[in-house]
Amino acid sequence: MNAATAVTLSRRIEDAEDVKRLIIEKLKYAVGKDPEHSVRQDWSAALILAVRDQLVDHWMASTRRAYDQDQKRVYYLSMEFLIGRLLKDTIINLGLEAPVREALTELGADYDEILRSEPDAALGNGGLGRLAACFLDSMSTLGIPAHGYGIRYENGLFRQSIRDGWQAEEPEDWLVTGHNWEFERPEVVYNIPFGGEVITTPDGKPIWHPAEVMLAAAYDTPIAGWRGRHVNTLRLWAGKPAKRVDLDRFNRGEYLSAMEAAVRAETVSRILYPDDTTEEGKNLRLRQEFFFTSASLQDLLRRYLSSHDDITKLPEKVAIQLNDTHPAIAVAELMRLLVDTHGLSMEVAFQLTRNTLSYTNHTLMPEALERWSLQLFGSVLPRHLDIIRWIDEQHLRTAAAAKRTLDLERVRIVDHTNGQGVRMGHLAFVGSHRVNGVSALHADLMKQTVFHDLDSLYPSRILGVTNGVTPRRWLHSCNKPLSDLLIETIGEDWIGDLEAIEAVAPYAEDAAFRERFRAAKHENKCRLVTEIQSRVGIHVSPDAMFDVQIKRMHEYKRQLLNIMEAVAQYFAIRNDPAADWTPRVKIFGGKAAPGYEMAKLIIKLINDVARAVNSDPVVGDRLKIVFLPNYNVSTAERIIPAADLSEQISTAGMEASGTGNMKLALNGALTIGTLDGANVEICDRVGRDNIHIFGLTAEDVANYRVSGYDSRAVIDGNETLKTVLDAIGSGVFSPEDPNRFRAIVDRLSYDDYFFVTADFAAYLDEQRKVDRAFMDKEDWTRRTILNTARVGWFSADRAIRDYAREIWNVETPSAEEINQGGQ
Ligand code: Z16
Repeated sequence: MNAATAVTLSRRIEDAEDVKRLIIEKLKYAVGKDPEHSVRQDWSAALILAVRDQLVDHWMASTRRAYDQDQKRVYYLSMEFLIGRLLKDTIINLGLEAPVREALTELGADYDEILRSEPDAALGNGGLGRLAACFLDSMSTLGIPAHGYGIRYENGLFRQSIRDGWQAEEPEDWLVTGHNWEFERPEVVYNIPFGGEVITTPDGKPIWHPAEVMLAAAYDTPIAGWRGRHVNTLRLWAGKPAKRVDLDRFNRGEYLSAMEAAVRAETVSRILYPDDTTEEGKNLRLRQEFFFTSASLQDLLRRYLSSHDDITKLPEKVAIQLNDTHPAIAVAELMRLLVDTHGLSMEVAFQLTRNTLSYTNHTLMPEALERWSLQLFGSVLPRHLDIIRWIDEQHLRTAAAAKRTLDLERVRIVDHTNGQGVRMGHLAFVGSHRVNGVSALHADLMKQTVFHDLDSLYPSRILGVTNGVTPRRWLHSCNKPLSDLLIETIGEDWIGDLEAIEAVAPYAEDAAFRERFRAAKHENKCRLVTEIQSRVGIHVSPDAMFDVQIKRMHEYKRQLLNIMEAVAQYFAIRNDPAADWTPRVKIFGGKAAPGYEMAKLIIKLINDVARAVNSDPVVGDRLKIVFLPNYNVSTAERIIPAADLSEQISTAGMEASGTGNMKLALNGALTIGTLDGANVEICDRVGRDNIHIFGLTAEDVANYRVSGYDSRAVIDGNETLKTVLDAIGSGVFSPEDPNRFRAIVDRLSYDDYFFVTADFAAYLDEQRKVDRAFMDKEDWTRRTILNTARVGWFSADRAIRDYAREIWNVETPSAEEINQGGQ
């Protein structure tokens, strides 16, 4: 220890007085404002900086412990981290809520308003990005030394507004107010080469002469888990030019072109691609993927070599997880670094690469499986194309030697048939020692479909690790009424060990507890009622059933089925207003990819139906339809605690897992859903009586895909369905433009790829059962309590333990071990 580290500095918070002192200090000396003249933004910045200080000692202790004990490290490479806001969760994790609240009140600032003013970091599209964020929380909670690596997008996922019922997109500029959590690391920069050509030297050594080189610059955000003892790092890369201006050009007076390279470099981290499940194959996207993967691998190799000298032991100390194929270029880039920079043979480098990498697949949809044209790939990454061809040759030899008869063309990484391209899923599979699906069903389907041949070549490489969600954000922090009740009833063990929540199950039989469980839900619903009123001007009753579908807009998720059921119900109510209707509020939230016309049209349909239904005096409170704009992590935190019914109605076999399904069940909503993704496992755990399952199974769907499915016949055989489609198609909800929804009706009539018509009748039947079930308040509450009690297994902590044991081969330290390193 040198003199500097021996100096003790303490900014620890013990009470509200400490918080006040620290906030004022930050206001003055970091923000540069006098408390008298501080606005909300300033208070927010000061509070974040004060809280961030609380993490630093634990953060450094965590790093020191990893070095001292030479622990194996996990690197989670993800193009997306959908972290949302950090302030509230960090304060709660550190146990500082009471003193912070008190201090701010005394300072005359509004705590809740400050929390709401923090920008929602939307560096992701949906489930995949949010999973990465939950996993960071869990890796810190479990004390696993880990880094998240991603891109510091200047513009995250677009902001959605609804204009005249249509989605409009506006840029998201979360960084303009400054990201006070992060530490810029100006000293951590890496060269990122692109383009050019590979020249072979006389002695046969390939040398890559890139056409351009840019820089990746590191920005670190500390990530604390529950109780804040272990703190990991989220390191995001920003693109920087190797030189700001081209001086030669500048001196020749070519001012704009002198900046060209600089602009190109900064463009790489400018924007998040907003497509959740279709891949565009664009040059910039490939550059983004290589940019952050290369920077991350260079960084982790440097870290490894700073305390180890034998690079062949890399897999003993490093585990790299590829979150989807987006960082799959890691297979070739790690090879390149090991061979070209560190002098290993291709054979040894490949062994090390495979033993270090593992890959998570998140979808089976063919349009989402990345594939690059050879032309584009070769022009951006010529050296990598050579390496991939080499890997493919080895792989082909294995395949040819296998006893099974295989279509060799189909297992190749480089597709030589008509399409011609690099199959990134194949590359990730061949270059990894483990490949996982995100639910049991999804892992099964991987073996049966897209990875069937690869699975037979490399048996037992595929496994399922069912997704999970962090109970800190998705129950304890977002649902205070329920969290308080749970803590009072069964203690707080569940926050750090969600399976302990099972202890609340017996209380399902306790009428007094049920009353309090309902009261918590009611409180959350009242809060959402206020928000709905103020944001979209619709009055809804908190006594109605809150029926919620919140997720990206996609045909396979079938928001269309949901709104069609609403139309059917609307007509039924109009026909017989006096019948005993169960009042419902249908709440939708979700963004459509800007280029996805059908998804955008479905948003318009929802809003057009909502307009008709909500303004119909005959309907009243029996049915209301709400589309909440700009669905994101923060709105999810307010909708989920208020939900009674969770819509998980994807075409069976198409939703890899789902994670909203877990969050909603945990917060005491019942699920209406298909046997898809993790719904299957949720059903197993909550029990068949406590969930509403309907519709085709994945097997049924697969059979129909082979035998053919005639939606026309189904429509003709179902009066209600026919009425609904006729109404939508003839302009009942769009009198100003009667043909507006023709495309939707045509699609369902002639090419119902997502089996909306096939599941329509079963869905309506099940919804009516839900109606009846909701009317029996006591039994409904009993079942919701059992949902909360029985979904503890879907904790991200459990998922991370599974990864640690079955994929990464890292230890999860005990609580005592985590504490020893801290202070
Ligand atoms: C995404 O969010 C998912 C898959 C994908 O290919 C791309 C994106 Cl951006 C989702 C799955 O659709 C969902 O089922 C799953 O729960 C989630 O990834 C996390 O695994």
